[in-house]
Amino acid sequence: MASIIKQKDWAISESLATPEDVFLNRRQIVKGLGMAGLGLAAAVALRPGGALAANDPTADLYPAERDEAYMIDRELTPEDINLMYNNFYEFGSHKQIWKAAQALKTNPWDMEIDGLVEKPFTIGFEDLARRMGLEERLYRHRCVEAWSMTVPWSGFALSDLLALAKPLSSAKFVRFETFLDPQVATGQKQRWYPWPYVEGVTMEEAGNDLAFLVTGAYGKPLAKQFGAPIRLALPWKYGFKSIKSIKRITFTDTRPVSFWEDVGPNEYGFWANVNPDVPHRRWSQAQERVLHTGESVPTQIYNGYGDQVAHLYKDLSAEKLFM
Ligand SMILES: Nc1nc2c(c(=O)[nH]1)N[C@H]1C(S)=C(S)[C@@H](COP(=O)(O)O)O[C@H]1N2
Ligand SMILES: [Mo]
Repeated sequence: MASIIKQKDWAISESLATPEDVFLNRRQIVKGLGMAGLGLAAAVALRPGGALAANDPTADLYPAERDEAYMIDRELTPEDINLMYNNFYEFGSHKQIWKAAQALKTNPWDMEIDGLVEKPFTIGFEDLARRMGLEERLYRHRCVEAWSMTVPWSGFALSDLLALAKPLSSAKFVRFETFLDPQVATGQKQRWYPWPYVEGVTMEEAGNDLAFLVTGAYGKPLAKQFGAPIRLALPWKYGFKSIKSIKRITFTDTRPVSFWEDVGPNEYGFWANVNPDVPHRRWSQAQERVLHTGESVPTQIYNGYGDQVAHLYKDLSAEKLFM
């Protein structure tokens, strides 16, 4: 996606990186640690999972019970592969941001709930997670760059957050905003991007059962590179809609402009529903590369979730629903 800004070869090859590249990169990291003669404690802290579980104030909430209503017919992406292949432009416009992301301080983490609600409020993440109660769901994730993964996320339904926030009937959209701290997230020093990262959905989409606020993955609190302490998962939409490290949730009557929509309005839109028959302006969306096998498989309409979400769009055929 960086290639909208500068169409460089490295950006393209990055998006086509194979699992072998990922493994090679890990071996180099491990070897590098050994040669530097670091002690065990330092090595643990520098592992992609970090030392997170032990220090996390919500660690006791995991593993959350799996909700059997959300299963998938694919193998899960192995955790160690997933931890080292991420999109999180705040920490760099490439996939190997896991180490840089460890700089993010996620405790304490206050969130603003504001806009068209009965009464705006601030809530600490830990308080929110304890109040909501967590469950595990197995979800597919299809990046607009034509790779895909399958993840055991933990979290709670976005509809539960709506119940807590008490939006007014005048609210038509939910707008999500990521933190802004260029000192910690050096990608945010790149002024040509419209920081902070913003995403949005309609109220109807937000109320759909599949819309999920994610607080954990692989039976643990969310690793920083996954968007700790809380991110979205909208599995029927391209991955960029699943905004990470959310600080603010605003109810509004104005359609939010997504980060990528702002960067490249001819290539990325507000709706971004997965559709194999609508190509991206620069590549086909017919197939996807499964992250951990490298295998190419056909992409499905709404990423396989059409039964649950197609009805949301039946009166919206004039909209660009698939970009
Ligand atoms: N704040 C923020 N959220 C983000 C992104 C980002 O760069 N910044 N990248 C998006 C994209 S393009 C994808 S594919 C997913 C990647 O999630 P993962 O790293 O957990 O696989 O996060 C999405 N959420
Ligand atoms: Mo993505």
